[in-house]
Amino acid sequence: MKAQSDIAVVGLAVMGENLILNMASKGFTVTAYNRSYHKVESFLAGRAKDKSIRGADSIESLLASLSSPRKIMLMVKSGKPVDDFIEQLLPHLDKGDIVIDGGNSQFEDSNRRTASLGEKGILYVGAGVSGGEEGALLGPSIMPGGNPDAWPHVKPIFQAISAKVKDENGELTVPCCDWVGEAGAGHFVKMVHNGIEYGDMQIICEGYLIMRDLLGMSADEIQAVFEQWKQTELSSYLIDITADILAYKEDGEALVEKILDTAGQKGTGKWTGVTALHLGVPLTLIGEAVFARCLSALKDQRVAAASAISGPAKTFSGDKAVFIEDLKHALLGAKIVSYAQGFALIQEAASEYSWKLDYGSIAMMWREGCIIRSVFLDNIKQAYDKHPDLDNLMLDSYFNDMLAKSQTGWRNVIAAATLNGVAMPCISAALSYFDGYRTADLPANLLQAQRDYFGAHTYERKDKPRGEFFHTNWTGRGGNTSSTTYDV
Ligand code: NBP
Repeated sequence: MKAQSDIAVVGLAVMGENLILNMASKGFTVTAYNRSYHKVESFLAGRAKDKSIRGADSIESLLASLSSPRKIMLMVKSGKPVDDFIEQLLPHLDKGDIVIDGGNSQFEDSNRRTASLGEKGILYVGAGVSGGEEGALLGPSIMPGGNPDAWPHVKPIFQAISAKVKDENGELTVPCCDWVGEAGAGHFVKMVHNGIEYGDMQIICEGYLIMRDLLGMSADEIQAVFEQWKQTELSSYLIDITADILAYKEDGEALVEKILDTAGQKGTGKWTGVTALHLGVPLTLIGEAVFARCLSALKDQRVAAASAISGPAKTFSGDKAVFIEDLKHALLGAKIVSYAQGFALIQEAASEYSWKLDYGSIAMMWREGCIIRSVFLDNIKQAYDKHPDLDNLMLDSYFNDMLAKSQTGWRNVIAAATLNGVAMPCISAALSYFDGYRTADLPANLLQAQRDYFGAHTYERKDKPRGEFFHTNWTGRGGNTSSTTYDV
């Protein structure tokens, strides 16, 4: 153990403990600190025993244990606990010290903290960490942003402990961690990661539902489909665990069928949706995934409505194997849309907050270690490497081709779901976005006419240059005065 620690980690819950063990396993000396000191003692006596980990029982001893510049990583509950702890640290910090928040903080908080600590000469890093308990211990995906002056000091530790992707020689050397960008950019990217996670999970659940309720398949039969999909472009961690879950038996029966169908959520999907609304980015798939969880929570109402409100009888008379192939295409099409929307949101944030982001590098940070890891991310990286300013992922030739191949099956599935009354909110919202995005002439002309009719909001004309605004006295009763607000 070195005389002075390379870094301190504050917060000995599931993430903090495992990150410390990961750091120690990579040769770093770590100081462990927790608000409730007894957790430090039991950690040192247990999992941290005989490792390059020392404990601290006060903020003073924590800071005294660190080599310069001092790096203090918070792995505490996000929100007020982070601000409270920074307040406690501040009187003891020197210029150039580095405070890292590795929790699930909101990116606006990281914007604020980067600025306020920066005024005091303290370097702030807001780092999204994904991968849960196992990832933290064995290699998470880490998305750091904040004050770029901190990065050279933090980089060796973060890149050593992060998950790795194979390089061109097949060696696991490429870290799933790189500098994301200024201020809250790291936490923004982590937030979108979590939103995409909501979408990926819901898409899979919709595939399961239609196989169960329309095709009448058992958990074992559905499991076999997911097992096959592991070998396709859909291959991902979430497809893998779905296959495992469907295979899991309790008393000889699939446990999944005994689990109550009400989904919980911790809020990061909602933040992604709310942020998309603020920034005016159509993020329909993730929005629907959040609302699907909200709808699932209305269990009692749904049970009552199931007998009170009728719908079509579910009948399937086609070829199951063909339908399952169509379903694979539906999942693929929806997944492409979800990532296209997620990256569009990140691109809009980059423009709004003046962050310089490397989208291919973001795809690589999600390639391993995190919940949305999948082979698909390699193609996203290639797309942005070819065209760093790509407006929308669907325009990349690889994804465009894949959408062309997928859309017939995708439409067949949505048609069957609609005719048979099977709810597929994400996969159908994705198809609507896909069709809307590729429609040169949307009905917003009529919408603008409606706005002008009732609110004199004005409109632009197809036969006039952009930027010229017109108002019509539609009824002959209104005046010619138009509203000054025109938002596109
Ligand atoms: P929790 O989110 O459960 O937080 C527990 C830790 O926060 C304990 O060490 C607790 O200290 C400390 N804490 C609290 Br609560 N209030 C505090 C305060 N005012 N001052 C100082 N410490 C305080 O732990 P976690 O699940 O390990 O997650 C840590 C962070 O990482 C969170 O932001 C979480 O959202 C994020 N994250 C979690 C996961 C996951 O899978 N769990 C994955 C990715 C990211 P105490 O022992 O004294 O109560």
